Amino acid sequence: MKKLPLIVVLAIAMQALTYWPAALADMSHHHMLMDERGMVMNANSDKLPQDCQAISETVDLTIHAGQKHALAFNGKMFAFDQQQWDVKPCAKINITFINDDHIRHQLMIHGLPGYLYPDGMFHLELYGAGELKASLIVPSQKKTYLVHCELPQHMEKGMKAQLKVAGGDGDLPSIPGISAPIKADHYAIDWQQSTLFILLVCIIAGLLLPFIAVTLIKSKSKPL
Ligand SMILES: [Cu+2]
Repeated sequence: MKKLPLIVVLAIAMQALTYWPAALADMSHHHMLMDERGMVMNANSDKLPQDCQAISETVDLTIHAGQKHALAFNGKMFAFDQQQWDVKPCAKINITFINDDHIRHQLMIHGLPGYLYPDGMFHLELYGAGELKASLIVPSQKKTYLVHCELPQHMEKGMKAQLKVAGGDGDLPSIPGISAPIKADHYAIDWQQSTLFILLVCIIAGLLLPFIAVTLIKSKSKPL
């Protein structure tokens, strides 16, 4: 029985020895940084895109994400505090991403060159309220990049924006306050006889109710 604590200690030590190096390797993975608050994938603060001779400008962007930013848009539930940014070709962008909600949000930029950004993607994610900082360098091409949160329904509910380089190559669809959706939600009225009847009853009731109310009040206020 005296050997039991020793066995437990040995088992814990072996677990630690096998787990820690793997965990450390994960955290220092070339393209990814991860901790309990969130993660940064494919940040790039120093490698120039092939078509850039030098960094043209350094832009500091603070981007908020949260439900309160969707209040400006009818029918939306999530949004960034801004829906569009414009930078020069070969700009370095230092992003401060702030999540104002207590749920997960992401800031993903798509369509970047794959030789610098695996899968063409720059990705910040916060598991709850908090802040993350990371940089990227954009190529020289005049282009509009999709910026969004990829959590289910977050983009459809408004968390969609665009990053334009040199004015961009057009607007993406469904950017709140900027562009119309390709396929707008359509809430058609199903006009049937019963619908018309209910509408008619409501109109008549709406017209009669004030008269009934006035008559009742008058009859009650008559002196005895
Ligand atoms: Cu989100």
